[in-house]
Amino acid sequence: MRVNNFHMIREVREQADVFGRIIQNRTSIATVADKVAKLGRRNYYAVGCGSSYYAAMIAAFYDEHVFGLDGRAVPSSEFIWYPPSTESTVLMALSRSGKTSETLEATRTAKRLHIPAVAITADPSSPMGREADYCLNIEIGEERSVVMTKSFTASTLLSTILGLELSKIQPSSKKELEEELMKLPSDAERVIREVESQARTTAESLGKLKGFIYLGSGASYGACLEGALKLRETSYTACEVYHLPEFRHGPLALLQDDVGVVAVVPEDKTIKQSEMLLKEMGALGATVVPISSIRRITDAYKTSIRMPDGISAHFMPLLSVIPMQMVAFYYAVGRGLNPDSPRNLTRFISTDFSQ
Ligand code: F1P
Repeated sequence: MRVNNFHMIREVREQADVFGRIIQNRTSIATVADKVAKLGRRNYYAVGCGSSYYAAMIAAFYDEHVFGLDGRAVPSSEFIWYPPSTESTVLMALSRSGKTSETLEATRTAKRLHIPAVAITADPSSPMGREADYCLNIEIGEERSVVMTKSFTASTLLSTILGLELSKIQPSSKKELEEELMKLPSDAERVIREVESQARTTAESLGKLKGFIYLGSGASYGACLEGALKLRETSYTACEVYHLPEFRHGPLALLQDDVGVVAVVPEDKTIKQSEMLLKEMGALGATVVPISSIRRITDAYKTSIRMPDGISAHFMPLLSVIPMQMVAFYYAVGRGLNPDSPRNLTRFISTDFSQ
């Protein structure tokens, strides 16, 4: 089958348009934020399963570390089994389908505990969309690939905008972040245009490797979890994910010359340590693939993905998911697999989670 006939790659390329639609629809996000803010609650719990949980993790990172909110993310099942104190919580439930059993049950749990719930989904008419107090549409249109691509970045972006709307940081910092977010559709367009051939070459050169390690910190950690999940889902390849320096504390023993290391290195305070660690890993024989806008870092390795200059520094981790989706796609296609419908996977998991 020709590359362009796969839904996955076409949907990956649609992400700039989806970002544009979400941003155009910002007033509905602001309206929900306004209503939620009036409830006067302080803790924001973001939940989801699989990719939707990783989207929740990235959004919660921005809530806590950039927007000054009390935000955290847990898998939907953990929210059901270990719910938070009810006094001051709002639930943000992320699910492309709005039908995943645990996320639906988390929304029901919130209702029982009088915790207001915001559903973030591609299907507002789904059981979760109807169960929640508020519902926001991620505006992806249809996503035909089983694995989540544009729905992942869309859920992350929408939840992040919601966090910024709720944020009480200095108006000048808020304005700056708003401007960065508004620029994301054009940033994503540049990323899509500039990284695809690099991602393809990377996937081809990684073809002989047996296992992969993905490394990132902060929001990039959530991005790496998603990047690694894409590779596992589409290529059935073993991948592990670590916070950058954590890799030294034991997993370093895994390194040998048939292991690939994909690392997301944004332009922030983690650069020096990331650079040192990648050098150590290269010296131990691993094939290191940095994803970064910093030329010094990408130029130091035979295989790398250079992100465009001038893209949002705060939201580079979200944009870094795009080349990781592309690497997973080309890696799978290169192995003769069909990334649109991986074995054992369904669009959502429906089990009885009510007890
Ligand atoms: C969540 C999810 C996906 C995964 C698979 C099964 O779906 O775990 O992340 O790739 O398709 O479902 P959803 O709750 O976002 O619909």
